[in-house]
Amino acid sequence: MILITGGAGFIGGNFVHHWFERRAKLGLPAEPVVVFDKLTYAGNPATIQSHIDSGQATLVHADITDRDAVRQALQQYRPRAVLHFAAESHVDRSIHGPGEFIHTNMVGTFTLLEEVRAYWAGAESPLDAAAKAAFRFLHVSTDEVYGSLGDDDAAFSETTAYAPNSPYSASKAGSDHLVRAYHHTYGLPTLTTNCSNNYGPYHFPEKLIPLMILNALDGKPLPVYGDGLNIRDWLFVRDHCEAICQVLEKGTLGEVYNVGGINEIKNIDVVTTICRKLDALRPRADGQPYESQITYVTDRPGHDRRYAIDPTKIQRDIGWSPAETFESGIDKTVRWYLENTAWIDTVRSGAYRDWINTNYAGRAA
Ligand code: NAD
Ligand code: TDX
Repeated sequence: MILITGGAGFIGGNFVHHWFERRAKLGLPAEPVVVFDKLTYAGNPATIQSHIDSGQATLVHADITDRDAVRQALQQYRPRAVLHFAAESHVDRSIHGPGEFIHTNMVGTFTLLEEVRAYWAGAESPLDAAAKAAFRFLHVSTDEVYGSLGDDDAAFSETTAYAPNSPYSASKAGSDHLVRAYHHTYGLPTLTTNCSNNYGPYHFPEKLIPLMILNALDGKPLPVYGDGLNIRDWLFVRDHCEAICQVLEKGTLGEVYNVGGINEIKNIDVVTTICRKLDALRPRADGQPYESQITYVTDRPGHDRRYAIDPTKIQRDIGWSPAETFESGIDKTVRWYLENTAWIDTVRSGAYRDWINTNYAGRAA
């Protein structure tokens, strides 16, 4: 049994799918997962409903800042590992309302670490010596903690100094430091991954790629911030999930691993690639190219110019490399959004709010 915080979100949800598919491929038993998720606007049970229905995944609807709920889940399910994805994740939202980011990403990670520490080594730990030795706490973080690069700067490595620029990245940096301290001070068996921009299925349409796909199809403007020349390193979400599985299996305790797609692309090139893909797969009724919907808008305050990851360590020490190129990954992603209108409807209609009310009536989120 493993416990996944934020497992109803974009990466956590893809991770649940990847976990079972990977284990089946490797001939391993379908080790069950517990998803511990507050189901904020970004958490959608529809993403993992098939695994809930099959009984492989159990959803605990709770908040990582709720100490009693965390303790109860650990005691009840006794996971051999906790994978921590839960976070407020959208940079623009952190600019307009940083409070939630500090609360969930920092206080939430602290709360989780405290309860995991008690579960792992406290006086009432249910784990025997072998289970203690095998236990892992894997913290999922971001390359944004390293700040912004100029055109000629070297890519981020694990020893790059932290220089977070947004409330989001500062709150993630704080959580990374807490994880580091719990390993250094208490010996908690931690692993940390810092990953670049993910994209793929089940991505909430506030983020660049799904927003552009859905706005294009709806005939709405495609809002490009500033000059559109900011650079991100793009990683297909399933490649990230595989990296996490391998770090969980082979990572050295207390270490940090940077995870990147080796795909540095300017935002405007990401948007035009999506437009051309849609031109080919779902041409506009009036025959005009989707690029005609591109609109340059006011830049994001404090907008980081460039992110790039040096993945040497994870390639050398773990043996992981991304399987998808941006071309293959964006093709899969655009097709997924064209085909999965039912999931998109759940996001747009608020149907998953109804799902919570039906399935979790009376329980606090
Ligand atoms: P997301 O916003 O799609 O999902 C976050 C999930 O966490 C949701 O299911 C939400 O309901 C849950 N959650 C939020 N607050 C919670 C709380 N207080 N208690 C319990 N659950 C809570 O985010 P994502 O894109 O899937 O990101 C997952 C993790 O990966 C985050 O830690 C993020 O910082 C990190 N990350 C994301 C990217 C990316 O490109 N998306 C890149 C690198 C790292
Ligand atoms: O409408 C838009 N127009 C636009 O030009 C949006 C939503 C974004 N952008 C730009 C801003 C960024 O340079 O596109 C780039 C990507 O933006 P986001 O999708 O918001 O991602 P980013 O800010 O780079 O952060 C993402 O990657 C790192 C995730 O949201 C984080 O959780 C992760 O840590």
